[in-house]
Amino acid sequence: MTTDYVRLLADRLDRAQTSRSETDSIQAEGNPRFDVGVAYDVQEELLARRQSRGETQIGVKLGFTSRAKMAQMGVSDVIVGRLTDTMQIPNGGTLNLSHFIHPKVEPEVAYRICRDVDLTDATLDLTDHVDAVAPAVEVIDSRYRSFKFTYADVIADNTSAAAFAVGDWTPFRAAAGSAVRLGVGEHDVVGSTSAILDDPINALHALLEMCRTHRIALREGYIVLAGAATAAIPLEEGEVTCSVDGFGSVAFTVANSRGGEG
Ligand code: OOG
Ligand code: MG
Repeated sequence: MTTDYVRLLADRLDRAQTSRSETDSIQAEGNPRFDVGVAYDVQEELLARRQSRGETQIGVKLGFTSRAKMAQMGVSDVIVGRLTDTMQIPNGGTLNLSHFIHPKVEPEVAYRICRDVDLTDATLDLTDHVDAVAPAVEVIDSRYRSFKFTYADVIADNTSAAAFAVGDWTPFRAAAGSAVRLGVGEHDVVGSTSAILDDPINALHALLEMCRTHRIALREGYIVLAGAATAAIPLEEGEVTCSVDGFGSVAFTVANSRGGEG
């Protein structure tokens, strides 16, 4: 529901994102009206603002599907957010650091939804609506000061979603137990797709539940980011490469030119 309160919070987070300036945790201010339900309403209102600026929703993302992420951010349940076309970095493309506040990057697995999902169908198996899988990278950029937020805060902030890149799609198949390597400039981190709810396919089951509860539509063609396989690492200038064993890789260049392209 879009109340004045929801609009006020959406204004604040939208302004933080478009002006690249941090804002304080909403929950820390102690407003008793702010809960998970209101947070998803704020997220929806943020999406509506992006759409009114010409953006198109092209997917959804899960967060906190790995213990490493839950431990890093101090939360204990999954979250879902929205992805738009302007957030997508082409594979091999360039991203400009100056568009973000304090971006971090995460290695992920992406799935592709091949037909609209009827959330009211209680017998539905979401894996019957998925036709492809790919390696992916997500750039997160919390609009909260120093990435400090509560569970409801991060939901309202569209789950810190900022940008993402997806590698080549291959036919949908099991993706558990694959080694994952993310390189950012001189740094790299290794992990396994099994860190994502033991098997990233479980992210699809979790997604269906979340979408039913919060009435978030899943449409043909949507990209689903299953969540990070490792803790996030700071994004810096240079090359970002993520490979998922048996599924290929995805890469982009991070530039830092104020007012430049990217
Ligand atoms: C929230 C987003 C978490 C993931 O893959 O777990 C997320 C955050 O950590 O800022 O995208
Ligand atoms: Mg993520």
